[in-house]
Amino acid sequence: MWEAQLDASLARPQVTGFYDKPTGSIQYVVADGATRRCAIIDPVLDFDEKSGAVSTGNADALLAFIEESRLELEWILDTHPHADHFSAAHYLKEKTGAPTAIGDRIVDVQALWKAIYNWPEFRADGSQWDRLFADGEIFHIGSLPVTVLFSPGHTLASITYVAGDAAFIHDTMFMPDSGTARADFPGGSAVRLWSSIQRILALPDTTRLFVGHDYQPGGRDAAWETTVAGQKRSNTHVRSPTSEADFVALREARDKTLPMPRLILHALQVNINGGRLPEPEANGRRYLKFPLDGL
Ligand SMILES: N[C@@H](CCC(=O)N[C@@H](CS)C(=O)NCC(=O)O)C(=O)O
Ligand SMILES: [Fe+2]
Repeated sequence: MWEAQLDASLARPQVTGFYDKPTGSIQYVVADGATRRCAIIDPVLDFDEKSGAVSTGNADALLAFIEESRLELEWILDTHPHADHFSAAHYLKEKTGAPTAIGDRIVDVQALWKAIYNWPEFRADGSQWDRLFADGEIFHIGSLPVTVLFSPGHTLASITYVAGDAAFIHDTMFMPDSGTARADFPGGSAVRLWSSIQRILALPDTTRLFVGHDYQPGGRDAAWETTVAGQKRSNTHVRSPTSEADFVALREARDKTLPMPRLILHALQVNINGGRLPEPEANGRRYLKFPLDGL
């Protein structure tokens, strides 16, 4: 059903990617040319775990770009609760008043991590966002319809935003030379990731795909835009004749070799709370808390 919606709306939104080298993350501004309204997708709040310093260089650069381009921010979106960086969604909402949103299965991720953090007072009800999107739901950036495609596997709550001929596929597939995202975080599943990838590959071949990370294999320049056809032809983990069984075996074998992300215990604590840092204690400082031997 949603494929039909997509065909009727093959607008070509303006997409600008902003690369954060320390985390290999790509943040996006996607704009509707007709109304000059835009959305931010997956903004990063900078964090230096060695000093504990939080800063806003990435988020401020997004806002500066929006202002210089005379765009109006309509949405602050996340594709999933990130495990490698803090989301700047809450900071950007405080600065701009624009609403935040994420996929509605975030409640499942919240329940899981609420237990890991032993955080009884945490409200695992998604109320930390202004809007929770269900699979197939349509919303607008200006006059541009955006369809939400539930795409779990990397996390329980991952969604893809399909806006005209552009799809923001986050941590499903990466660039063709980089294969796919890992599926071994709590709630992850290589089988579900395979199904999500098949849904994305069922989009029209010319669909522009924008990935969530790039780790610059072989030291090449960072890259983040490909197409459905490009992925089918050359993605090292999904090009035919790979089967679901082959993919799952490859993904699970590779995941066994990957250490947990540097910031996973820091990041989930903030990101299941919509990008809010912990409340300051009596001395005015904020503290993170995480389990030892808990993952
Ligand atoms: N070295 C990075 C790894 C981050 C990571 O695990 N990234 C996820 C996406 S959130 C992934 O899918 N990585 C695939 C890979 O490293 O092959 C870190 O410590 O932050
Ligand atoms: Fe991720």
